Amino acid sequence: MREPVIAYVGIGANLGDAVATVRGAIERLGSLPQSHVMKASSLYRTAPHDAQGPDFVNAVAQLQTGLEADELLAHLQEIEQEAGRERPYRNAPRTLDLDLLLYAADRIDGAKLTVPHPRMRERAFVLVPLSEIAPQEVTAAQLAAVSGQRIEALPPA
Ligand code: PH2
Ligand code: MG
Ligand code: MG
Repeated sequence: MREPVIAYVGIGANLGDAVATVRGAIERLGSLPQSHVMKASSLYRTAPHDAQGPDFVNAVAQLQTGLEADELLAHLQEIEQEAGRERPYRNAPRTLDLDLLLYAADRIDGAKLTVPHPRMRERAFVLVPLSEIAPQEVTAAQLAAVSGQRIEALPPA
């Protein structure tokens, strides 16, 4: 086991009760082995970006984890499956999507996993919640570049 590291997970849903699914996913992340949710962003309602279907609910969680990145990825996929995730086509509406955004300062270029997430800097639905809990990870210029994308914080539970 490596020393625990800080990882960031992007959470998205736009099928079913997306608010409940995203809240439940944050709880589930905290129950992963060797892992704790240190911070969770607000939930945000966001316009589909390069995707079809209803608005999304998005959030970002900061984990401290002793899991290796590939082990964490496998757990994220298991949680997606538990939520009934189906993949009929690329960027199809989904009950739950969990993306590993950052894992320590590691750069990973594998067949199954690329970290930092290659498209995260183009996406307000990632950068806005990430900057809420980890402002040091996002620059003002990056936020300005996605300011045309519709995103609205939801009131706390
Ligand atoms: N996820 C995508 C593609 N487009 N748009 C929003 N608003 N939120 C998402 O989580 C999202 C998306 C691919 O995973
Ligand atoms: Mg995704
Ligand atoms: Mg995904």
